[in-house]
Amino acid sequence: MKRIVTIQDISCFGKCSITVALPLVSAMGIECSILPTSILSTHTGGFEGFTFRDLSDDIPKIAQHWKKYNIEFDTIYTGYLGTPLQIDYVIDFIKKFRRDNNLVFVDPAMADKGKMYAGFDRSFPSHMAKLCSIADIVVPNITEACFLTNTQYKEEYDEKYIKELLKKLTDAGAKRAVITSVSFKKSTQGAYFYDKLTDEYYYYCTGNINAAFHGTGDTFASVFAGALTKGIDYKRALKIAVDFTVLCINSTLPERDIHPYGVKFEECIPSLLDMLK
Ligand code: PXL
Repeated sequence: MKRIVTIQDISCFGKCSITVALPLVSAMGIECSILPTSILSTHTGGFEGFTFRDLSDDIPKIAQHWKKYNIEFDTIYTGYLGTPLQIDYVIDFIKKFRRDNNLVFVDPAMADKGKMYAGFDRSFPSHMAKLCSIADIVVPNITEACFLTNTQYKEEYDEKYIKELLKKLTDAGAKRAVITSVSFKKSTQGAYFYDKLTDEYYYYCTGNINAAFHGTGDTFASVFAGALTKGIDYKRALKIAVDFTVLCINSTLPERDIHPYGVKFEECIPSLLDMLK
């Protein structure tokens, strides 16, 4: 059985980070260890006055304990990290647990729609960029890719703009990069992939959905990381992750007013298992 460790926060209410990654990775038949970096009462978007307990000091202690038992991971999957110190600890964790053949998968969850998430200042992306530079694959959205590479954020863009962002992300050190929520025309949206090792680009898109829910980046990242961990090739893994995320959004649309805090991915898990066959 393959094993992923996911390193990100627990948002107790609102579906994102560990409450999305753990059930999806487990459903895909992969063991999922968790390293919670902080505990929040809710995610930081759309809720006022959320609590934040910083668990930074536990990160090196947990790593040291696991190391004593020679615990290994096929994939190290990082998501939302709340402070620069957490990023430094996660970089140390990767140095300890990296092997020749495991995958370091970094989702630099920190911004969307041209803005940083609540609680982050403009210096935060430079810290996240350090983590991205040692990744085998990074999966930012367009806003995050711009902040990571000091590029002007654009609402309207062409293929050249996206390819340049992908190039900058990999020039900075990541071996592969995917930019999510890329839409060149109103009717379609998808993810753009670049592999520096083969100099190959690949865009997979499907019908556009005019709705935004929290945690869809985490749904995409969890399924993409899971599919890659199962040995599925990059193109097919990307298609499965995009298709599943779109299915989750479509399934939640009829209840968008009572469900803006997350998608109903739970009800879509049987379809995910079909996609993996
Ligand atoms: O979905 C990314 C995410 C993860 N964790 C927390 C967040 C967000 C996005 O807003 O606030 C705490």
